Parts: sequence; C-alpha cells; structure tokens
Amino acid sequence: MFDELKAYVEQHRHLVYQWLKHLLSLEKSHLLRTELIDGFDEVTGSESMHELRGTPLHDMLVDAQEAVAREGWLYLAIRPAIAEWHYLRLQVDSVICEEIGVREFLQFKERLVEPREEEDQWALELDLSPFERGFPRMKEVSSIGHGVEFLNRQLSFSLFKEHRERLLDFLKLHQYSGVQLMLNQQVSSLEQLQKAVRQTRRFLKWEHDDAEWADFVDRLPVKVFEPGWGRTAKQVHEMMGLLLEILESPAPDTLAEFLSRVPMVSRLAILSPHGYFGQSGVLGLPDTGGQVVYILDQVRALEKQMRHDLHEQGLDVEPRILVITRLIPEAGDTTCDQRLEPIIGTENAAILRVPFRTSNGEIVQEWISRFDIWPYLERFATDAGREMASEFGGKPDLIIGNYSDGNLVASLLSRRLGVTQCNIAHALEKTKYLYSALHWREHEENYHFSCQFTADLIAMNTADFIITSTFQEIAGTEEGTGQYESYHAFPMPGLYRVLSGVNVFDPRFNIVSPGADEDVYFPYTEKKRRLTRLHDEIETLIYGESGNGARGELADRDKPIIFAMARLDRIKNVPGLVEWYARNEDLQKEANLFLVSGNVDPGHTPDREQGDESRHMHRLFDEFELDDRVRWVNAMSDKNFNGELYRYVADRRGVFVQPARFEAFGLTVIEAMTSGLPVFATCYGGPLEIIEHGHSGFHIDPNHGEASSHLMADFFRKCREEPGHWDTLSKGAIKRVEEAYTWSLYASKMLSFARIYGFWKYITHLEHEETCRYLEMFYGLMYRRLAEQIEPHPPEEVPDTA
Ligand code: UDP
Ligand code: LCN
Repeated sequence: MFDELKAYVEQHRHLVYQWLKHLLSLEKSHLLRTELIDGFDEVTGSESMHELRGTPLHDMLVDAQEAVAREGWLYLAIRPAIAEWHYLRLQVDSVICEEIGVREFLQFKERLVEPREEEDQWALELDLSPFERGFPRMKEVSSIGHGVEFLNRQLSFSLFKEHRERLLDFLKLHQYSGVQLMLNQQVSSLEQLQKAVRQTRRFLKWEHDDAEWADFVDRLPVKVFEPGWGRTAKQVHEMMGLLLEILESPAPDTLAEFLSRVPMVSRLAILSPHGYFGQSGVLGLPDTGGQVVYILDQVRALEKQMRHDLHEQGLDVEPRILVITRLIPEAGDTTCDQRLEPIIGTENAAILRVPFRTSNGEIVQEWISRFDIWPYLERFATDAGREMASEFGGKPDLIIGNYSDGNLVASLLSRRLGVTQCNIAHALEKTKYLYSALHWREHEENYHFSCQFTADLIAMNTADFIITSTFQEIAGTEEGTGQYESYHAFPMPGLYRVLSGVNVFDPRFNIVSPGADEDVYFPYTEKKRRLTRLHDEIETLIYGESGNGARGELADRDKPIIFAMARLDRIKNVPGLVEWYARNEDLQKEANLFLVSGNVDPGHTPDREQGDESRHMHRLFDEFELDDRVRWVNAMSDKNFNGELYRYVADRRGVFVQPARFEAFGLTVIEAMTSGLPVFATCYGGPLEIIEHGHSGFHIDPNHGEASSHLMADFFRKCREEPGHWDTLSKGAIKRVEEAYTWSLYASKMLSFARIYGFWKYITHLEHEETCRYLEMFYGLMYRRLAEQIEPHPPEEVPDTA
C-alpha cells in the first residue's frame, strides 16, 4: 500500500500539494476520518482536482482514522483492515510522503496538547510487545474472539511433547473441601496411569451403564481413582476413554471435551465493586444499569450449569457463587447496606458486600461515582479477599471481574491467590469519550481517566481470558476501531505513552454474548404468560397526567408508541431522540414518543451528567412545545413491569428506539427484540451486530438524526400501507434473539472456558509471569500514585429511591 502511495505522491506532486493546502486551510489541527473525507470531497469537487479520485491517495484517506496537521506536516493513522495499523506523514511544501512508526505518530499527536520545545526522549512508554515472544498469536481477523479454539489447536499438538508429564499433576490437583478428586497420589507415572485406566475400563464394561460411582467404587480393580470421573459407569468409561485418546494423540476437540468434564469449578467469585448493586429498586440509579442485570442473570445461569455439571461429574457438591460489591451504609431504600443477600432464583448464590474504607480505616458512608472510586480499590481487594475466603471456606476456582474497577480488583486477587481470572468490560469508557486519552488532563477532575485507563491496561494484560459480548467490542468494524483495539497504542500526554498495550489477536479474547431473562422478557404473542393485571398501571404511566415524576400528557391515544428506556447518561442520547422527533412533523403525526429515563426532577440525582441531561430534556419540551406528544417518566426499576411494558407497546404496534451515541452491547435492545418490538438502534457498538438491518430491526446513525427520524416515519407509513410489515420485523427480532442470545448457551461456554484456560495456565507457562511482574511495577509506580491524587468528592446527597 505504502509503496504505491509514495510513487503516486511523487508523480502527482502538484495535485497532492493542492489537496494538502486545502486541508491545512481548514485550520484544524486534529482531523477525524469523516473530516478528512469531507475535505477531500470538497477539493475533488472541482474539475481540475477531480482526477485525485480513485487514486492511492484517495484509498489511503478512506482507511485513515485520524490525522494531525501542524507546522506544515500532516501525520496520519491508517487502518486498512481490522486491527491493522500504519502511520505516515506528508510534508506540505516539499510534498514528501514517509512511513513512520507508532512512537513518532504519538509524539506528534501529543504535542497538540503539550507543546514542547524539545522532544522528551525519556517519556515513559508502555510496550508489552516484547513479552509476546514465544506466545501463540492468531493472525486471521476471523480468529479474533475465538481464542479458546485457537489455543486448543495450537497447544494440543505441541503440548505433550514438552509438558506431557504435567497432565499427571493436573489430575491430582483437584480437591473439594479437603477431599481428593480424580486421581490420588499413588500414581507416579503416565504409563502407570494408562495401565490403570485400561484396567478400569475393562472392569466397567461389565457394569450396568446406569450403575453409580458409589455402587462400584469399592470393586474397582485399582485404587487410584477418586470421584469426579462421572456419575454413572457409562460416563466414567467415556471419560477414561477420552483420557486414553489424549495420552495417545491429543486432538483439540477431545481435549476440550475431556476438560469440560473435569470438576474444576464449584466456587466462583464475581467482582463488581461500584454500586448500587442490588436486586430491586436500583436500576436507573446513577451508574447502575445493564451490568447489574447482566451479572444477576449470569449468576442464575451459571449456578444452574455448575449444578448440572457437578452432578454429571458424580459429585454431590453444592456450587457457591458470590457477587462481591461495595457496601454502602447510606443506601437510601435499597439493600446496598446489607452484608449478605441471597440472590433470588438461585439456591446458594449471594451478594457479599464489603465497605470501602479510607486510608485511615474509616468506612465510606455514601455512594461514590464510578469515576471516583480508584483510591479505595486496593484496600477493598484486601478486605474482600478476606471476607470471600471466610464465606467460601477457601479460595474460589475462578474470579470474574466486571468493568474497569472489578477487573482491577479481580487482577489483584487472582494474582495473590493464583486463581484463574476472567474479565468482562461491559463498557470501556475510553471509546465513549472522543480523544479521552489525548485530553485526559481536561477530563481529569470529573472522570479520572488516568486511573481508569491505567487500571484497564493492567487488568486486560493479567487476565487469563476475556469475555466480550460482540466482535466489535474487541476489534471494531471495517470502518471503526474496536473498544479493546483502542488500547493498542495511545498517548497520555505528560503521563505515559502506550506503544503496545493490548493485542486483539491475543487468544485470551472470546465472544460470549449475554441474553435476556426468558422468564421476564418474552414475546407479546405468548398471551398466557402475559401480566395483564399490570395494564391499568401501565396505562396510567403512559397516558397519565403530568407531574409526580412525569412530564407530558399524550393527547392522541390511538397513535402507536415510540418507546425508549435508558439511563439518562449523555452517551445514551435520550435528548437527541427528543430533538429528532421534535424536528420531524411526519413522525409526530405517525406516533407518540414515550421515554423512561433518569429523573424528571433534575435536582433529584447526585450524578453530574444526569442532572445536566434532565435540564436539557426540559429545555427541549419547552422549546418545541412537546407536552401533548411526548411523555417522559422517571426510571423504572421493576423488571417484571418493564417486561410487560415492552409487550404492551408491541400490542399497539409500536417500536423501541436506542439512540445512543455509542452502546457497548445494549441489553434493552435484546429485551425489546425478544418482546417482539421492531427496534431502531444505534449503529455504534453492539446493536450493529445484534440487529440485521431490515430483517430484525434497523440501524440508525445518532449523528444523522434527521435520517433516523425519517427512517422511523417511513416505517410507520409502510406499516399503515402494508399491515404485514410490522409483523415481519417483529418475528425477525424474536428469531434473532432465540438463535444467538441466550443465557444457557452463555453459561456452558463460560464454564468450559474457565476449565480450558485454567488447564493451559497450569500445564504451560501461559500465566505470563514476566508480563505480570512488569505490570506490578506499573501498578506500584503509576496506578497507586494516580489513585492517591484523587480528592474524595464531598459527600453528595443520596438519592431518595422511593
Ligand atoms: N433499565 C431499567 N430501568 C430503566 C433503565 C434501564 O430497568 O429506567 C434496565 C434495562 O431494562 C436493562 C438495563 O437496565 O436491563 C440497561 O442495560 P443496557 O445494556 O441497555 O444499558 P446500560 O445501562 O448497561 O448502559
Ligand atoms: C454496560 C453497557 O453500557 C451496555 O451496553 C451493556 O449491555 C451492559 O453493560 C451489559 O454488559
């Protein structure tokens, strides 16, 4: 690519010069892809410049992600394919084009915010690429997010040449409450093991298939096997057959199947420190949204799967899951001030709450924004580790972190305890805010991105495996950078520079999408399961009077409803949707707008952003006089009610809209789709992957509100003209969720990954010891210093959650 471009620039210096001049005349020192393309289109609109179209220069600009223009230079970051990055620069006067390295690009970019006379030769650089040597790395984009398959293929062939003997130790490793499982210490060689397995299989052939372990264990011909091989004779026979195959020649599938039957996971710790984390009355409170829903549903699915697996493995062991979060003494009407709370819908899972403490040991009483919690996490990790150990009566088999804070704590605890670590991001803030790294200093007071991104880098690189909800979360799309990919190289001017932070070709990444609770969110057509008793309440909510946590009174009840439900964070763009609607009269004629979001009273939230957004909503209502067409009510946290609300809107042939500027995944999108609502959702983030445009919903571009509102108006018009149109979309939505987004699929994958990564970590040196040591230094010297600098915010009013 670069050679062609260079040759073109050399041969067409005059044209390129004209284009460069035009670009610099815009007087923008930092340009986004769209600005570069718009600038190019403008220039090439004139006849004399038209021939630049379709040239290598044009191709390069289509692939450009951003450019920095200063002092007669243009520096560009080019992404010709997913996760492939090149950097180059053009000198305006001499029209020279050169390929440059990532460091040069970042240095040049940093000077946008930190002008320096001389180059800082000794700026701290984080470069993890040297540690990658000797580790298996994927090469194909199609492999990204399928790390476990790659790892199994890659390692099973080489494994037993080098580490075959470790398998014996691995089988002796498993215990439950001091009871030995799988293999006891009497076996000292693989040959001995092979012989014992063959003898046992011969014996089992004569047992009844359904005979249980306890029925025949005392008669086994060799006394080296302990429980865990299977519940019945048939299962034990199969499992031992898999082991023989592996010892003979380890095929990846056999190995995966064998590991999925090893009793490795019965105690699981899930970390999600920032609160409010509760089971009712918390959704819609600041910082409390899909992550809580996800974790509670995940726990139910995992417990069910763990119980099933342990039973099949022949163990009468009760699985135990603890969700560890912070205890908030001033928790309003929520239960977030309780230490231990059983999780509804499980038999033995609980929320364990541990308070944040200040450096002098005082308990932090009030809710704290997730952006301000960094100084408390180290101490929380210690306290939570102690409480967790006493609840479990030992250490967990797997630690799952959630969001940047949970992942950092998971990282500290996993390292200390030597337990497998899994990360789940939910939403990485870095890509939510434009240039959040470059301008970190400007954001520091409110967001503390310096801590957050440092924590992310540490946790991402210490995790044994990382679960993502979509592919784009890892590596984006052809056009846009992925959330994890954005950690590959970035500047933190004046702090450090990341040259190689995260590699998306790392086999630790796996896509496992969540679902929606099937007991709560189901198609509106399933009449028998419907909660029709709630309809009066729902009608009051939608058509009731203004006041008391509601604004707007819908004048025409016959119109279908455009429904949106989201936290009132800026990123969710709820006021954006109001404005699109307000500016489109056709859409107003077709449907009413109904919003469940945040707090109608702006003074009623301690959250910085939500208060501003609430005031913005009122301004729009006033400016466009929307009160008879738009109704806005306070956040609703009862999920059974919300489930019926989606279906109620579907009964009346409405739609659901998710207008976010960016949505990491989007549980509401899944909930609405499974209820049978046609959904219009942002094309930035997860919904792009969830929805197949025109079949199971529609993508909308939040930057093009007019086009989005026209798409909706056209849809309603078409539904009037062709009554089957709404049903086609509705059925498409239901089918899509059924096929790809279920919790049972999630749970079996997750547990199988836990075993497989745990196995490889034990058998090989996949635990990245060198990387961990390097990151410990980064933690000690960088993270701790940054966290210490955060001034605790003055105690803010705790919201009344009644
Ligand atoms: N939710 C709710 N009440 C509200 C707003 C949201 O119950 O007022 C629920 C919603 O049903 C979904 C979750 O909160 O289960 C939001 O998850 P999503 O992934 O859509 O967004 P997040 O808030 O996590 O960014
Ligand atoms: C956080 C978000 O912002 C959503 O997009 C996700 O759906 C949710 O977490 C659950 O992972």
